[in-house]
Parts: sequence; structure tokens; C-alpha cells
Amino acid sequence: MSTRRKFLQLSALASAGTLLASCLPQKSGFQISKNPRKPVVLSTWRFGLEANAEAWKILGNNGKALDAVEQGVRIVEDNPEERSVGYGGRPDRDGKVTLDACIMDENANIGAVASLENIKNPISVARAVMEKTPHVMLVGDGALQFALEQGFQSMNLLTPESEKEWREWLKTSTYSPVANIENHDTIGMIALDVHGNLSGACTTSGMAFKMHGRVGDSPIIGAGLFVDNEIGAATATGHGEEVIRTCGSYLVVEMMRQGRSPQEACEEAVKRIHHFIRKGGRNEKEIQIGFIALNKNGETGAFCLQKGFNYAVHDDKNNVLIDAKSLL
Ligand code: SD4
Repeated sequence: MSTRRKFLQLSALASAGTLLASCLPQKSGFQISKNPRKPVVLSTWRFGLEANAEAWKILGNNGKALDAVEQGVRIVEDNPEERSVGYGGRPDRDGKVTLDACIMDENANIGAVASLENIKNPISVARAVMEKTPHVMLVGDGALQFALEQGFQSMNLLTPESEKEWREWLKTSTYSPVANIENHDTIGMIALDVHGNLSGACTTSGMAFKMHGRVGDSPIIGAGLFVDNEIGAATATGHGEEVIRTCGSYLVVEMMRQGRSPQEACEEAVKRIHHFIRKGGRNEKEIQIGFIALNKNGETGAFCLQKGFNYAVHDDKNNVLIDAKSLL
């Protein structure tokens, strides 16, 4: 081979290498600790305590974060007393309970369902979408059809309590979906397992009395949930429209990549959302957003727009509920 041809081949290889390197995620700023705190799991709101306890049965036995987050949030989906997730969730304005959920693992595999009716555990349908289809999201009738094909049981998700509330709401039918800032809402859960892998899950019935067909942030990867196994994970609760607008959970993870702590990253993201709320002329007092975040070192953080958001953290010592700090 001529020297010139060899030179050209080598330069082509070198530039392909440079191109590849420049496509890889940049880790500027993020430092991996030699002694990460693991396992650890955290989830949104007070019901995060029971969800964490369930997840810990897996994490505490050297299990996988992916299994832990799925099983953890299912506890809340199953509970009809929790009126913002799964069975017993509040319906849309047409009286239909429509569920949204997504899941993401350590290899950036993702699955999601949106506007799913009659299936109690949308998180497990989301996992089936991830593992058994070439797609990442199924919605409405198609999601239901897939769930039934997979053997999920169809049932009426509208409990008498939720129906009563909806009938009461119908008397005025005021369509102003204000996120409830009390202690019940979407469950987002993120976990780091003993193997050092991160996964996350997010599941909700969405805003009460929303328009039929409305989808929030919770089933949207990057908005309601994001996991990057080299950096960390984040999940959101609150007004989905505001979280989608800012790709909220992705933003939190990218901030951590730049070297922010999980706490600082959540604060930055809430400030960005607040800026957009003002810019758009919406009333900041009627909007709640909360983020929780976890990095690869097992450090955690949370922040919200206004007071009232709490989250539960479980490590090898405790399972505790913490009030998140707020911007307003
Ligand atoms: C949604 N983010 O559907 C969900 C609901 C929620 O506080 O978390 N509300 O927009």
C-alpha cells in the first residue's frame, strides 16, 4: 500500500474516532465517588414511604433498581385510597380514569403508556412496552389492546369515592386543573441499586378532571422522568404542562452532569420553570412543580415551586419523609 493511501486511511480513522468521542455524553464536572451510598431509593409525596418500603424488599436483597421501582410504585397504583394514581384515581372531565406511566432502566431502555383505561398497573404495561415491543410509547386504545394481549386484566378503575367527587365537580365543571399541592399526587421513584445501577418509574392518573385525551409529563421520558446511568436520575410531580415545556427531568440530569449536586440541579430546574411561567403570563400561585434527584454517588436532592411538596428517602438506615424547600 502506498504511503499516501496509508496516511489517508489513518486520518479517516482518526477523524471517525474524534467524531465518535464528540458524540459521547460529556461528563464535565460530575465526579464519581469511590464510596457511593447504595442502595438508595427516593420517591415523591407521603405515599413514597410505603412505596420505598416495597422497593427496599428488592434493593435490600441485592436486587435490581428496575425491579424495585416497578414493584415500589405498584403498591400505590393498587391502593384505591390514593386518588391520584392507578386504581381509584380521579377521572377526567368525562368521568374516565385515564392513566399515564413510564419507566427507564440503566441501559436507557424506555417504555411508556398514556391515556390507558381499565388497567390498574400502567407501570407494568410500560415495562412490557419497553421489553416486548419495538416501540417506546403506546397510547389510548392501542395501549389497552396491547395490555390485554399481554394478559393484564381489565377492570373498572372508577371507585365510588372518585365518582362522587367527579359528580360534585360536574355541578360547576370549572375547567381549571390546579395541581393539588397537598400530600397526594403522582408517584415518581428513582433508585440506585447495590450494583451501582440507576432506574426510575413514574405513574399517575394525571390532573383531576382534565380534558379527555390530555397527557401530562409523567409518561414522557425527559419530562416526568429521566435516567442516565453515568450521572443520575430525576423525576417530577406537579403541573405537567410546565414540566414538559422545560424537559424538566432531563434538565435536572444535565445540570448534574455539569457538576451541580442533585439539590442544586433541582433548584435550577424549578427556577427555569418559574421564569417560563412568568414569561408566559401564567399565575405562579396556582402552579406547583416538584423535582427529586439522585446521582450515581447516592446523593439526593429535591426542590419545589411552592411549599407543600414532600418526598421519601430510604437508605440502609432509614425511610424518612422530608419536606422539600421551595422557591416561593
Ligand atoms: C400531570 N404531573 O399529569 C402530573 C400530575 C401531577 O401534581 O403530578 N400533579 O401533569
